[in-house]
Amino acid sequence: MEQQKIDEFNHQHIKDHQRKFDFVAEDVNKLDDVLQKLQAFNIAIPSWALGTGGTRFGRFSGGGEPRNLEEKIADVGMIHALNRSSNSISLHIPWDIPKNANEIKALASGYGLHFDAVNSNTFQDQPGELSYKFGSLHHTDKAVRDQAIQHNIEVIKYGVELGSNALSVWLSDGSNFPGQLNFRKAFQNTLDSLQQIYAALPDDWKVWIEYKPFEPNFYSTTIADWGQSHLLASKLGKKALTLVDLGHHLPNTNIEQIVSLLLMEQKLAGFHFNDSKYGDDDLTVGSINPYQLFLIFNELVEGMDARGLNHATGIGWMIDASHNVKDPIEDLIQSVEAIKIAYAQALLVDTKALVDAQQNNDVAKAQEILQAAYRTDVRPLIAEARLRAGGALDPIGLYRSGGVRDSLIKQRGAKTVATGL
Ligand SMILES: [Mn+2]
Repeated sequence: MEQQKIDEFNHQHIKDHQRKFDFVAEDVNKLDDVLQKLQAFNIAIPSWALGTGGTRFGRFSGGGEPRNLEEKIADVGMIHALNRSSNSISLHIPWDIPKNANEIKALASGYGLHFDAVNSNTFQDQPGELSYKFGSLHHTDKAVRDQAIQHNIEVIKYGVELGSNALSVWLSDGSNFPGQLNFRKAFQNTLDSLQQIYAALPDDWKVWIEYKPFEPNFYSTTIADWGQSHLLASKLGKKALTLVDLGHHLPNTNIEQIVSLLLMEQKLAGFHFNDSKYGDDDLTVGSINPYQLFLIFNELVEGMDARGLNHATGIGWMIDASHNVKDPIEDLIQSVEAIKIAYAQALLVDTKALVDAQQNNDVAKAQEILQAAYRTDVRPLIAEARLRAGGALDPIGLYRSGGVRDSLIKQRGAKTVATGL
């Protein structure tokens, strides 16, 4: 996506944008500060989200899917050129093994991208290796545990070559039936395995421990909730933190409260953004419950300010979703927009007034303050921040009018399938 095309597009839409921006900007305190924070805020794109997926049933390719890591990087580069808010990519090993790290790094930096956390995979078997059918780091057989540990150490090595600084671990380890597993032994094996992985972390690295209540196992999961993740992270040490994936909670869990306390304890690694209607974890963030997303960001902004953390870099921000029925690039643009909307709304909360209302137990006032921010249409603020950074006023609008998907199909073919779930 050439800058000239973006500039031409913006020129056509600037008058309409200016009118909407002026209307909302008039009531925003510290407008420049808000716009600068919005400009600095980037969300990592996972390498597995560029193709269709997220289903255990049929997968329906939309055509023009990236056929290799280089093409995935090109797609993220396209998203970043349009929204100026997606300046990193998170790789999944072994789906996206970089064959030549220097070439891959140079390719990415040509698009203004760097590498976010690297993700290990011990939830699928690899040819010629021991099976993870009954788990990986918690396995009853030491040989399987050792193989899974070695895999994680190898993923760290790939990450070091790419300039990444975090290993993200999600385990499918669990049990499907009562009696299958000794919970205590499973936990202790997991801890012991993670300790060996932890020992291989470079000094400036972190390990992020993700939790999920169920699926693929339906009776127990060895790291099922934030308590179990936090217990492991505490025992491991300072470099181990808890990763919150929004879709990895039972319905109606108060995620914002979890986030608030993890942040207080300096144990919040960051986020995997998505949304969920029932028990799934693959719907577009903000598509089902944007109010919850706002409440989470409200806790994040308040908690990060309390600790003096930089919002953009203080913790990890990543999308983790995959879709069967949408153009993946359009979905990722929507995801980033939804996250930035929630963030912008949280920046508009009248913090001082909220503190007063809380102190005086003025419950109705506290609700009014939060909802006044939530009900503000902040989209023109985000568009303005994007415009100032060189992005498109309407990224999906330009993606569509520019016929990007059609040209990707012409270039890559209609039947291509990207690696991923
Ligand atoms: Mn996740």
